[in-house]
Amino acid sequence: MTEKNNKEIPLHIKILAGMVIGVAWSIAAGNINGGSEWTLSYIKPLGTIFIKLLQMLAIPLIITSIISGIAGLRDINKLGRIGGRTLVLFTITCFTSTILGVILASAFTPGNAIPEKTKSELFASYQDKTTGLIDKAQQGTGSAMDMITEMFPNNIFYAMSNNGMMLQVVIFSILFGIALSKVDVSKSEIVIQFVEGLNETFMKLVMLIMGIAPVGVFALIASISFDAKVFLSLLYYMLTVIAGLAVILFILYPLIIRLFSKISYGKFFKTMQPVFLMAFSTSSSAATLPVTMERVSNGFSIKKEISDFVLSLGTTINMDGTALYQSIAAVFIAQATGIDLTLGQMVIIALTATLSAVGAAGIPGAGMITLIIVLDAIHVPIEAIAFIMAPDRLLDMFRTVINVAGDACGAIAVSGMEEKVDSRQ
Ligand code: DAS
Repeated sequence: MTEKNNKEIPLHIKILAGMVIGVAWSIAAGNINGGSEWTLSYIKPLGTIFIKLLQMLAIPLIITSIISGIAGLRDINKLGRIGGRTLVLFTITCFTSTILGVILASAFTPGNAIPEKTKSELFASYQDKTTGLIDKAQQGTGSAMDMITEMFPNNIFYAMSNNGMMLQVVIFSILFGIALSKVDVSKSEIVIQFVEGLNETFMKLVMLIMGIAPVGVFALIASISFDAKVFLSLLYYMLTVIAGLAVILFILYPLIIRLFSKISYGKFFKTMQPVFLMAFSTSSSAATLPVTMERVSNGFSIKKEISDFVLSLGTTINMDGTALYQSIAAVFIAQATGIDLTLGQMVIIALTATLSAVGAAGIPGAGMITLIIVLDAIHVPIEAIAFIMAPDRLLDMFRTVINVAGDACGAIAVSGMEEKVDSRQ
């Protein structure tokens, strides 16, 4: 069995193959009389089914991930000063990452390079299925306050069963997780374990559904017109994400490390090298956590109770690389479908990407699944996610490195703050 798995072609290679075959099909169908119509009738539905399965998963995955992540702390009060500092620092770096992502994607406009023909196909072919959503996107010209008010649900069951309301579900999940963490352990333990079990199950379901991603990506790509400009646009998108990740790794984190510790950035990088290699090769913060813990506590002489706490919490809720990626991907997809985003929608992207990065699990591809939350919140077509699925695994390798670097940077900063407190006592 293990032998077979070793010979298994990696999923991201299969997805890339699905995209290449999809492009070849799209070009061939475009040159055969009736080929495009046949493709839209018989091939495209396969892609729609794939996207619907991902959408089906997004809400239960995000609910159980956020609730088990927060309630799993088993009483937020006990976090005390260290916990409070950690949460504040993670929120600041995460939100900064999403703002940076929105600015870069708006400045570089990678999606604008897409030819009008492809843009209108992406827009039109989704408009019939998501009538009203697109209008809502255009109408989304309300003030930022209107959109922030819209974030709060008045009926959680209505929010769970309607498009465009995933943000309300995220807000509910955070509040529920905090409340659950305050319930007496004798009563809450069974609930927390149940939610954790559900979350594990939904993550397994993600893996199962991602197994048909190559077919789904093929079907969706085959149904739109492709030419060199589309590839150029995807390349711009990838470079925008990598540029943003580099800014976080080489500017934001050194600033924080310098502010709260005497550790040089050279030492940080040298000590973290094995962690970065593990994160890059596994695309999983969770799988990398043991190495991160060993390197941070031994490499930077940080008290184990601080590094273990901050790193465990960080692996669950702190994903700056994912947050940046989601904000860039959301702006790119809006550009690729010809939707001009309003300032209010940019604010919603930054807020939602911060919150959905909290809900992303430390496993490969988690960021792309929770990207659905961001797209839904600004009412742009979720099907366009197929557009960015092929390069996703490569970008996942890079953003996971930033995710673990952010956790380590957090542990160093909190330890530095604690030392200052200790030295004053
Ligand atoms: N691969 C995820 C992680 O482990 C990040 C992501 O999917 O965005 O951090």
